[in-house]
Amino acid sequence: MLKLRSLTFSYRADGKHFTLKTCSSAENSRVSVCILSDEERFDVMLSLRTPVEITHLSAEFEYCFDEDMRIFLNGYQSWTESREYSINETMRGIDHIPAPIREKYAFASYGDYRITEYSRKKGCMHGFSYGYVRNRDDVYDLIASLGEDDGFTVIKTDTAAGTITAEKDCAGYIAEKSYRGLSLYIGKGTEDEVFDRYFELLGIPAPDADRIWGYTSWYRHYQNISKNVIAEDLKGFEGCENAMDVFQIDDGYQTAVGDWLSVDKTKFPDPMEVLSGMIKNAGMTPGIWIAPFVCEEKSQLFREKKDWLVCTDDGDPIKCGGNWSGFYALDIYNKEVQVYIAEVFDTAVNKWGFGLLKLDFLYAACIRPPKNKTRGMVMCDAMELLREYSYGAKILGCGVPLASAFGRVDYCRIGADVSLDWDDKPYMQLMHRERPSTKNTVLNTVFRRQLNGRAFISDPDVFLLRDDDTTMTRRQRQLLCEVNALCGGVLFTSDDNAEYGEWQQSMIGEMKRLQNAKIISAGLYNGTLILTIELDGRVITRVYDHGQSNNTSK
Ligand code: 9PG
Repeated sequence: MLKLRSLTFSYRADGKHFTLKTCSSAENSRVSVCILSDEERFDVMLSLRTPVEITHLSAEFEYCFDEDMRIFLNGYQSWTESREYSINETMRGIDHIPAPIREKYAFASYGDYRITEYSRKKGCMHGFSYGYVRNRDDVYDLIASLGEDDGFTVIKTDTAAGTITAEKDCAGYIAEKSYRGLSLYIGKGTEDEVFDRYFELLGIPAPDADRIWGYTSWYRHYQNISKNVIAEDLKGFEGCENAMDVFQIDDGYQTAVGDWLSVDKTKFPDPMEVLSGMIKNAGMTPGIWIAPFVCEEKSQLFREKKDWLVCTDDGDPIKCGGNWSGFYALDIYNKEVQVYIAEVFDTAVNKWGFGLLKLDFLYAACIRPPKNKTRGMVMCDAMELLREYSYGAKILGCGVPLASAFGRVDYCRIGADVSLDWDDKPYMQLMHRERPSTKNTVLNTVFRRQLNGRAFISDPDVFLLRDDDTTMTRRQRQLLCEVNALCGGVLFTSDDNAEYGEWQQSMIGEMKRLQNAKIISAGLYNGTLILTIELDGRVITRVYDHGQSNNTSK
């Protein structure tokens, strides 16, 4: 159990500001703070005599860091860079990006840049919902929230000061009578021990979905899809030995993001059920991409339904990112919005016949919580809504704060988009932590591997084996394949299957073999990724240096 240094609770009531700092349960005439802790739990319950606006709630614990330790702090959402850090590193936000660029693309909206501070002080790092410290003997100290549906939990380290702080993301929330402020599991043990216990305490049973192999149109055609393109892609799978479970049509079939029921007739002259029928005839489950909580500036929805949008106090819609023509969030508490989303899903599943929904850009739902909700509460409501309206189709969540997706989606993206190169262009490496980058997504796949098979089946994003239309070396593509097979459950590609040669086929064989391997240990040391795995009773160490790989067996 970690030792509590202090609990800080600040709030506003009757126009005045109050702060209560304590080490044990405490109360005054307005509020009572109850701290409950045992060897593995730390809970804070607030009881309020009158409603108060919470401005801060955090618990600071003592922790003795040493040089050999590795720190993992889970990034804000699916795409956010999440890896182990040494105790002297810092995390980079977006302050270094020139303001005009930052604002044009609304980079702050993709992640936690408006929610938390990025410190430049060494060892001051943060993450959301869960994080751990791993020592050199692979003993894990896991700090993980059991209460993200009440509000997200920011876990912060200050390694020089020797502290770990759990701060509730609830500033501005008006609590009425009671509020479960913090609810933490603090566990020590092996990787499996602490993560098994975490999901047991969360009450989330192991997902019943299976590992799936599939195809997505995105990383081959991007938005340039059409009926003919899809038909050609499908042809590539005819009589092929790599049977796929899912064939998923991505972004590009709709006239604008948000106008899901308006299919682009020039690209898709036939009804969508013709396409899903073609996919089913090829023996695969048809999947389709929808970003249900957003609409782009050029959509009819944006033009005509201004009252559906999440706005600032001044009534301006909040830009959630720079993709397409720039996009905005829909207010999930607006009944008409709920009816629209239900209608879209009803159409996609029951009329068009898609059995898998890739639901993307979900973080937008909680871009600005109303006064009576925290961000975590909104995201919880949003995810429940998706489940309720999905008509039995499988859900692949994407661009979502992960804890809100735990147990609520079948599959979930756990990393950024794969880029057709290793780490994009040098100037792109300066962008936000959610940017497309194969390098980042490979690390996310490794360091979020504990979620696969516990929270959902993890989607590490596509593996790419093709030799053309990529600047990735074969070694880098091999690393991507191996890591996806070892740590992921959604094994999708965007390659033309018909073009696979001997090397590609042997890599598919290797992926199938690695699916049965178990990772014993993983670490990133000075940019070198080292994985120790057990396969067919043998322990193998794989060293991946800057995307290169060398194998040593012992
Ligand atoms: C469709 C795509 C694909 C892809 C999704 C998502 O931060 N970014 O700049 C950023 C750009 C694109 C992006 C995600 C993040 O892609 O992950 O698989 O479906 O949308 O538009």
